[in-house]
Amino acid sequence: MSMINRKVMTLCAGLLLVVLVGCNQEPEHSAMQHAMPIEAGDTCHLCGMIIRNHPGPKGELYVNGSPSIKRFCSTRDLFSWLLQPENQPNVQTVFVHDMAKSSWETPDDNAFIEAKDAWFVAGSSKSGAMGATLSSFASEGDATAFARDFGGEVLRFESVTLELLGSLAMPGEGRGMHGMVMKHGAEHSTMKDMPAADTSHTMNH
Ligand code: ZN
Ligand code: CU1
Repeated sequence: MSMINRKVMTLCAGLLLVVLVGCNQEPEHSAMQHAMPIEAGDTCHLCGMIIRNHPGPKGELYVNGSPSIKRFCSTRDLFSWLLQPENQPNVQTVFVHDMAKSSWETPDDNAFIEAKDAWFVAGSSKSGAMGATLSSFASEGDATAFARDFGGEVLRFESVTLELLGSLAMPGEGRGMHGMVMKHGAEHSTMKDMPAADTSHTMNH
């Protein structure tokens, strides 16, 4: 082997090493942070509901130091979790469904987009897994068109706050019961099973 060939090979090996080390030092950014499909048994990281049992846009995110994605039943629960002061600094990539490319009942996991670039509609008449929710869109035009049809306010990612989430109504569901799996019927039958509540009601008459 000639002297020059040997030098070239050493140089190549050196470069390869630099590239490999470079990759290793940044394992969690962009390259590995893809949206993942929501499987049949996946539960919401915040409330524990089975995500696929419910309509409306869902969310997913990665946090610093964890390779596993966290999934949420709704954009509402996604923001409720990521806006907590202890979580916010660790949040990396966030995904939501582009509802212009998805049916409301069963959002398409091929239509996940980066939430930080998305447009949101808050306060529309459309309900998600936890009641009132934020509809998410890749384009401002689609968000505006949705707000025209179903009401609500068009917002960027940065404008979504805990105050805004708190102001969203939860039709048919009591606040403070967050975290319980509730259907409208189930809530009523639970009430019927509580004699104390029935008695006090009767005594008021
Ligand atoms: Zn949830
Ligand atoms: Cu929930």
